Amino acid sequence: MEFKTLCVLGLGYIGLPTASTFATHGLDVVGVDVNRRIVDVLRNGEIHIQEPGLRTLVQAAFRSGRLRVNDQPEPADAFIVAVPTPIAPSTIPSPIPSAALQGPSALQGSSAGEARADLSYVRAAAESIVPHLRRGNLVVLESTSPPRTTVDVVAPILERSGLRVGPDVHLAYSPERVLPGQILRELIENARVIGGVDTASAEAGRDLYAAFVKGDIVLTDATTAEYVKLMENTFRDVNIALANEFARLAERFGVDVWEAIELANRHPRVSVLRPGPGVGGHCISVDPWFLVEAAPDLSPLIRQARQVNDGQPRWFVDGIERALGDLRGRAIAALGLAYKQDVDDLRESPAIAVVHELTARGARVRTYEPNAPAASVEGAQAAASLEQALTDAEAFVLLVDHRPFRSLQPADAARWMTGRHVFDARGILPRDAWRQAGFSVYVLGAGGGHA
Ligand code: SAJ
Repeated sequence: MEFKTLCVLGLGYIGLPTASTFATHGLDVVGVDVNRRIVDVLRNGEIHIQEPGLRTLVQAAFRSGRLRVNDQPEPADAFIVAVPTPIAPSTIPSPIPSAALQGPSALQGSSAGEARADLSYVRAAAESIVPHLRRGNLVVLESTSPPRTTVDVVAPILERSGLRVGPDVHLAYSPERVLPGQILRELIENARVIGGVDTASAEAGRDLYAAFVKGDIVLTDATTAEYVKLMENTFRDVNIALANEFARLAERFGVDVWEAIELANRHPRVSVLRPGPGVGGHCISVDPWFLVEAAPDLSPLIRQARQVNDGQPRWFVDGIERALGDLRGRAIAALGLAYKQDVDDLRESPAIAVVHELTARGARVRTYEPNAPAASVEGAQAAASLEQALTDAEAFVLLVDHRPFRSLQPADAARWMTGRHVFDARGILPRDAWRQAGFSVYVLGAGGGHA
């Protein structure tokens, strides 16, 4: 099949790069977002999210004359739905104030295992397509969704048009797999799984994405494609939970987990991931719940892994408290708020959960996020620079392995700070250099005692 026009619903981290890439590869694309502010920002030549290379790509797409943005869908040959599927907030009892956490978040530190996927955006997007559907159209769902969403939820909505899914309209599920920070490259190079409700739908999906995908395009059925996506992120979550549990055990045994992992990973069939302050982002910390929700009786390991990762901020702060004593009134700088290195995304960030945990125990916390300097956390003060964050601090906690933090010099920190305590949740600081500069250094998973 040949596709000339495309309508992409949802202009977030996935939809915007996807719409722009199709436009720069010759399709006439309308990008749709129900958020009028996002449409206005894009029409003014700006972008509302940070991702390396995205601004240039979006500008090139607009310049080509093939990308437009609107707040409602239009008729097209194909429709891609790339809207969020968050966790339903009402089902998540959380001890953490949610004010500073964006989106339906706050699973951090929660012992809840009953989170549910909120499919309202997917439903609304599918409903908004219905009046525009024509015979021969293709609809692709990209949003991460619980198994069977495409066939049980999306297909019946599309059939309200009077057209039949299968004979009249093609419907497929294709998971996005791009890594924030490398979205533009991975969008093109990664292998893409396309699951159709029937063979013709999968083949239509292949014909669409072949416009730019250089990786293999592999066809399957829609439910398998949904399940594959959930397996991928769950695999990662469970393995990070294992690394985090290894960190806890290592401290108990007086072992440096970072050295131990390096040695274990010399085994040809072992590849332990990195421990840290927890798992964030809108994918890995959320998606495993979709499986737990769908089959709680069959997923105790997945649930347990989620709980280990969600408990990690509290465990890390326990270590800080053991080293510093009572945290009330203590001046602590928190370096990094994003959910991982070199991004500006704060969603589900374990760094924010650590800050909440520190302020809840009475610490006076000053935060600094170089990729989103205006970001603030309720109960803490936001600093505009590294120097401002560290000035007069007694201790700092390194929460995200952002590039600028790697080059932080102990001599500078010593000049700005009043105290000499470092807590490294990412295992990246050169401990010897910091110790030589007179700092006590606590590294997550290594404790304070190892040089
Ligand atoms: N993390 C660790 N230790 C590690 C690796 C990661 O603590 O060894 C933490 C990070 O700091 C972060 C979280 O896990 O808080 C997730 O980061 P990530 O880089 O592993 O993944 P995401 O969430 O940015 O992107 C993932 C990717 N999925 C997989 O790698 C299986 C990406 O390919 C998906 O497209 C994306 O989720 C998504 O949208 O689903």
